[in-house]
Amino acid sequence: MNLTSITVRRLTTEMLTPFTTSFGTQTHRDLLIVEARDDAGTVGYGECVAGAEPTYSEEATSTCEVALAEYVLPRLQNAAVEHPDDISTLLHPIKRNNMAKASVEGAVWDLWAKQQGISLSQALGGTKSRVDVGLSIGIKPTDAELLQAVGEAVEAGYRRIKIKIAPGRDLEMMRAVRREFPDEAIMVDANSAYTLDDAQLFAALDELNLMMIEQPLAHDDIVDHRHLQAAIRTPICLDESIHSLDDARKALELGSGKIINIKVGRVGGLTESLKIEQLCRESGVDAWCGGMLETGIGRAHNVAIASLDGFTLPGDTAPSARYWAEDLITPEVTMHNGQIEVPTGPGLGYEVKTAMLESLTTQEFTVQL
Ligand code: OSB
Ligand code: MG
Repeated sequence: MNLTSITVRRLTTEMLTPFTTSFGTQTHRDLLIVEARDDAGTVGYGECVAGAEPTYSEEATSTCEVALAEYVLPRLQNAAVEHPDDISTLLHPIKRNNMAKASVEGAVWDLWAKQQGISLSQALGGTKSRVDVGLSIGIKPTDAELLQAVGEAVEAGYRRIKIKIAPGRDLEMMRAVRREFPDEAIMVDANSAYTLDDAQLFAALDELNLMMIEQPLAHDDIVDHRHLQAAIRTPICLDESIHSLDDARKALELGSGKIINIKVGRVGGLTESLKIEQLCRESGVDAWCGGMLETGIGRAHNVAIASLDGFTLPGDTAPSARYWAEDLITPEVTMHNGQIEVPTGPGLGYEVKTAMLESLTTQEFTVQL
């Protein structure tokens, strides 16, 4: 691929509204953007989806920055990279640090697609020209505010609405939502806030006919989830528990859940995501593309992978205007009738606003390959 250098930028962007999950409230993203360059000066972009603190998983922006500088990028120096798949092979000896790995692997995938003159969707084997979009709604202080947010999401045309829950903001709140929206495709996401002691609560949620319950139990568990899934009708969707193809295979084999949320960062990149997509497709298991409050760069990667057949359900790929006053890409990601058009231009298919990226950058380093 004639890779010549990798640049890592750190920047902070304010979100339009705070986003609250069972593990905390986020008001901004503190993130890394990775640029992969070749000898013709073509640039591929990747985004590190880690949060500012290690509260969703063990990774955080600072740990990713260190992992990239000290362990990940040195393994790519003087390495023969012919295809983006080679990146995951080269990085295989490094355990976990998946979001750090995925950020550079994503940049190399974008660059590779640009070198071939094809879209990232096409490079990955995508078939859809549009992807279905779902919205993730954070925990609101009152039911009234939540009902209003759900109403707005329905109005905007989202094809599935996900509502964050946490102890104390769960069953009664969701009953109120179902009363007002009896027929909408609604699911909940607990972000690992419960234990098996709460099995009764989840059995009660069965009556609300939810599409799925995302990650009800511990972030590192697939055994307790198996017991819970055996006790309830609503499908469990695994998010935090799945870090690889092997994790997905084992969880499905155990019956720990019936649906997989594929997040490119969490599983270490697009190459691993493709393997999980294939497993789900071949075994008839529904999968969808999760989100991590990405800027347009990360969103563009998500839209590209969500265009594959195995992504059978709407993903958390809300358009740019949901989170950002101004996005890092042009045109911004937009939604029509609850769908996003998959771009057909080379690579991500969106232009990165380099002046904006540079002006937001607070720290950067470049490694020559
Ligand atoms: O669990 O899916 C999650 C955001 C940050 C961390 C974890 C999650 C989320 C979301 C947001 O639900 C989805 C989005 O990016 O729109
Ligand atoms: Mg989740």
